[in-house]
Amino acid sequence: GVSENKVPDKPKVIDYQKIYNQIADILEDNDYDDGSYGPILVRLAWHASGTYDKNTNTGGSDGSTMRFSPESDHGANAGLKTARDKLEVIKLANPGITYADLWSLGGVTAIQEMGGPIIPWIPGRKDAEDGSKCTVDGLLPDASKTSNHLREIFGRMGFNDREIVALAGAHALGRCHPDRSGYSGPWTTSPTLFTNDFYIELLKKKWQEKKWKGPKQYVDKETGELMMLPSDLALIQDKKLKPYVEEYAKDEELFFKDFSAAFHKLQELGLTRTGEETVYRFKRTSDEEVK
Ligand code: CCH
Repeated sequence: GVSENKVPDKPKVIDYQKIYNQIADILEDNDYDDGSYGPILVRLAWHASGTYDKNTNTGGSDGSTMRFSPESDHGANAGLKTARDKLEVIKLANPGITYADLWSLGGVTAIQEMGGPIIPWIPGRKDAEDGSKCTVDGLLPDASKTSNHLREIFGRMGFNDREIVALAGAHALGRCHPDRSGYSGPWTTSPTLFTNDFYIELLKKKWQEKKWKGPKQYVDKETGELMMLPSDLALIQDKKLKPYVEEYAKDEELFFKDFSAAFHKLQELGLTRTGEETVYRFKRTSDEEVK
């Protein structure tokens, strides 16, 4: 029996589809009020990567610097501890995956499992040792501002007008929490389903300023149940952005295609790739039995 000791250790291949399935499995755990962890996992993946600055090649999802203060305490990241803590069980079960890859995969899993498009995904992000590479505050968009600000922030990441509008469609998901952002309410009537409803509601409803002590936001005139941020309404106030809102409201397939490409690009910002990497396209758990 000595001979098998000479067999060199097999390189550890991580089964990312297995981790995807494990994340899918905890999305609807009933220890969270919103019915699904999906939306907050998408927000975590977005805030981890949306700090990218193409001019200095800093920020982005590599490093998972949001684990450390001060980035964990940035106002824009309020509430995301809930998502990071939930993913801790997956990390414990799969110590080989980095936090940076896990947060990114969490977003991709959530989008696909909530009915969204397949998002091609590449692993390889590393975890920073400490908080020395934390990004500065103020790199993520400010919801009280309008299109010039969106162009400035998303332009810094390397996104154009069409991509700004495509990414904004993620607001079909989830809601604003007064104790996190100060804003309140969901954008759509199906906040745990990935659809093009954000654009449909934005165009269809009459939006009026909410009468309250909180920050300026809009509610729909008819029911008062749906909301828009000033930065959301900016997408139809700006003459160059509005045509994309109209396209995506009419054509969900086009939205899915453009969103998938833009979200993939977001997750890749700041990473050095050779082009030889395996690109994963995960199977949705609901597709498993389908042949
Ligand atoms: Fe967003 N977003 N987002 N957002 N966001 C909020 C919630 C979500 C802005 C502001 C806010 C993107 C772009 C923007 C999600 C995904 C994306 C909230 C409420 C604010 C404020 C947070 C709270 O109170 O919990 C602004 C400004 C922009 C400018 O463009 C992009 C891009 C994405 C992803 C592609 C998701 C999902 C949520 C719901 C989170 C939840 O917990 O329900």
